[in-house]
Parts: sequence; structure tokens; C-alpha cells
Amino acid sequence: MPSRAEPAACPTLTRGVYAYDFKVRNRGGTYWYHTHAHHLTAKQAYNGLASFFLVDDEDQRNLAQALDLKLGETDLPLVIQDKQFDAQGRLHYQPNGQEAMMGWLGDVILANLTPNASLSVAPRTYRLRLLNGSNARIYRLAFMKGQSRLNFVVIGTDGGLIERPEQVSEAFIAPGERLDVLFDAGQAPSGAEVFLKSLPFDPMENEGDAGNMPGMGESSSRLDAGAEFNILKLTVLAGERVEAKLPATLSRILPIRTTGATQRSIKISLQGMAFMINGRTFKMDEVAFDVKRGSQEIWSFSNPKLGMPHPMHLHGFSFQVLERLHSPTHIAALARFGKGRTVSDLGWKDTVLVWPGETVRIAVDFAHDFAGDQTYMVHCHNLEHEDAGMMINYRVVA
Ligand SMILES: [Cu+2]
Repeated sequence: MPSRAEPAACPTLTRGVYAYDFKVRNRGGTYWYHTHAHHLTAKQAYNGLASFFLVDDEDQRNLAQALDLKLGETDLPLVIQDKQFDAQGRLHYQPNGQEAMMGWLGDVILANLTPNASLSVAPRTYRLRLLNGSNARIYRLAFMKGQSRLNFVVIGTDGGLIERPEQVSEAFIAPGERLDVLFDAGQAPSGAEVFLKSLPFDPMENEGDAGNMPGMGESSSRLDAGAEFNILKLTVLAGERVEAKLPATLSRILPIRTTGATQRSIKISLQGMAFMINGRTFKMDEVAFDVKRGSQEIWSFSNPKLGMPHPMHLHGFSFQVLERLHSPTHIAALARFGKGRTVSDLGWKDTVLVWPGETVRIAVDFAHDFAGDQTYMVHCHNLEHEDAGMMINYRVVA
């Protein structure tokens, strides 16, 4: 059971200890945890109150064995973040009106808290467990050798391994999302430098009036949303090439039963200077709607054309992305996986990026074995949006 220790006396801070004790029921996968103090989430997470939470299971162990992967050596959790630093090298976080509304962007890209990160790699396959731990920045990931894009293989998303390895040459990752990928460093000659980069893209942050509010200030970041930059440099070492034999299947994912599922519409809107969900802004003690425990629902997230992308995140339940409708061209171009879905939509998800003009349909199974009614949240994982109230409570009732 959680227990609370007496806070130690401190002149400026109240310090305390809280021992969490809970059963991990998640599938194996790359998870993370972070602060969730309302109105303080963005600042606290930005300042470092977040970390990985890796869960193992049989599928994960089979994969590690098949590809001879070792955590910390050839299986590398990698959190990607953007920060701003002041002249003294201290973390800077001071959103103006514009940044509080659009989200805070950094101009120094960090991979595992390291600027200009680099790694020497053997000519073999590596697993990179990518986490977008940024407050607001979206990345369009690719591996580049000079001007050529090298393929990589997506093996997992937010809630663990997907069904089979999927080879791609780029993928989007939004704040809160994870993308588990395999990269064969042996496809480049020894001595080659390969960059994990974010390719340029239209961030769609200035659709309509959003982002053009007069008198709210400019973004303080010297690196615009959608800009191109390096994240991690891989230098391929000499050595014998080891070619991985990828398993044909990684895991089994049973589709959530959707016949007879309740349909629910989750509408994003912009009112004044705040983004809202179903016309609401977060109130701690207000429940937006009830869901019947054990039921299946199809939620349709719709984002108006006038606005910006929002990574929508559910607490309590992983979900499956069923369909993307009315996607912008740069997303439609990656929709190789049926029903408008991209590789980032496969498997079990807890966060899904919804672009301006899009409707994204997800299936959720609200089965759980906790006693009584349970309240969970759905919110935007752009942390400035979340803090500004782009969050609602929903209750799963017995
Ligand atoms: Cu948002």
C-alpha cells in the first residue's frame, strides 16, 4: 500500500517521500512515467521529473534472444527532447502567451539528455526504444547517410510489440508516443556516419487563427516546429557484419471487438486562447462522461481544420487505432497500413496524434478488475495544452 513519510524540514521546499506500490499489468514494452501535477506538469516534466519504465514479457524475451539484444548495449532506450538553456547553461522555461497556447519548443535537441549525441555502433542490428519526451515538439524520424534515407524496422509502439516487423523509411512521433525500432547499422559501410534525424515537415501549427494571436509574443525557440535537425550520430565501426534474421511474427494482437460498440465523439475545439475537449476545460471534480465497465467503445477524435496537431492520450486503457480520416497530405502519404493508418498507429496505443482536419477513430475495451467506479483522464500530451486545461475526466462505472 502507498505510504507517506514525514516531510523533512527545508526552508524553501516541502520535501516528502511517497512509496508507490502497485501491480504491473502492462504488456511488455517501453513505457514511461512522469509528474502529473495540474498546471505544473509541463514545467516539472521539462525539468526532469520523468523516466522510462520498461516492462518485460515472453514476447520481449523471445525477440531479445532471436536478435541477440542486450539492454544497454544493443537495446537502447532513447528519450528525445528539446530544451532551451540560458547563457549560464541552466534550463530555461518561461512560456509567453503564444508558447503557453502552442506549446513550448526547445532549440537544443537532446538524446538521453545529451546534445549532439553520438554512438559508435558495430555493423549489426540495434534496437532503439524511442520515446518522445518533449513537451510539444513532433518529430519526423528518419535515418540518413548523407542525402540517402536508410530503412529501419518498426517493431513496437506505445503498448509493446506490434504483430510483425514493418520496414519504413520515416515515421512521426508525437509527445508521449513511443516507437520501438530496429536499425541495421551494417547496411552502411564501416566508418560511415548515419544520423537519426527529424526531417522537415509542415507542422500545421498556424492553421487559421491559431498561432497568430496578436500581442501574445513570438516563440522564443530558435528551432521552429517542423525544422530539420540531427538527433543522434551513429558511427559504424569496422568488424564482421552480423545480419539479423527478423522473426516473422513478434506478438499477437487480438482486435478489440467493435460490433455493438458505443460510439462516442471527442471533439477538439479552440475557444479564445485555449483548446478544449467536448467544449470543456479541465475541472478536477467534474466528470465529462461515464463509460460502462467491461464495454467496448469507439471514440472519434476530431480536430478542426483551424488549429494545430494534438497528441491525444488516455489514462487507464490501451487502445487500438481503427482509422484515420481526412488526413493532411504528409500523413496520407505514409498511410500504408489500411484505413489511413501509419506505422505509428499500429499495435496497442495510449497516445495518438490527431492532425488539423483529421478524425481518428480508436477502439477501447473498458474491462478492468478494480473495485467500484474508477475515474480516468483523457488529455492532450502537448504538456502546455494539458496544463491549460485540455483534459477531461471520464468515469468507468460498474
Ligand atoms: Cu494539444
